[in-house]
Amino acid sequence: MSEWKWLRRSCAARLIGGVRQVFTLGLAMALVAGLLALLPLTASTETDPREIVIVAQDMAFYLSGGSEPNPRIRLTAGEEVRFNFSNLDYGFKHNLVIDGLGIETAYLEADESTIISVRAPKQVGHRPYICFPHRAMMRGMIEVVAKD
Ligand SMILES: [Cu+2]
Repeated sequence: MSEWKWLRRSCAARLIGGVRQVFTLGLAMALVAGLLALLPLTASTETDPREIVIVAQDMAFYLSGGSEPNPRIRLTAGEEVRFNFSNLDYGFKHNLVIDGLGIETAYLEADESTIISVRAPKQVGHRPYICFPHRAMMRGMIEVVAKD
């Protein structure tokens, strides 16, 4: 290859490389700008209902990260909450029933989950929660406490 051809080819390669770099940088900047634009949305989650993550495992209910089976779950009267219920028990179907709150989920297979948004009753007191087919073992208490 002549020196001239080589020079031209090398320049072209450099030019393409440069364009590619600018393009990548632009893409990265657009991505960052997009994420920054989303920030106010994630910041507004303060006003979203409190999420209570409940998992069914080893034939009991657990709060996410908790070790106490069938724990007492405290709600504030009138509070809006979002139950995120999932089944991690392989080979068993579970559901979540909270009579006093009008909640009855479908039977979940292992690795399935469901989200139920509900407003806690204004009246303080206790409402049992169960898994219907395993209610002898899987039962706990929702405690609605007064707002202070
Ligand atoms: Cu069950």
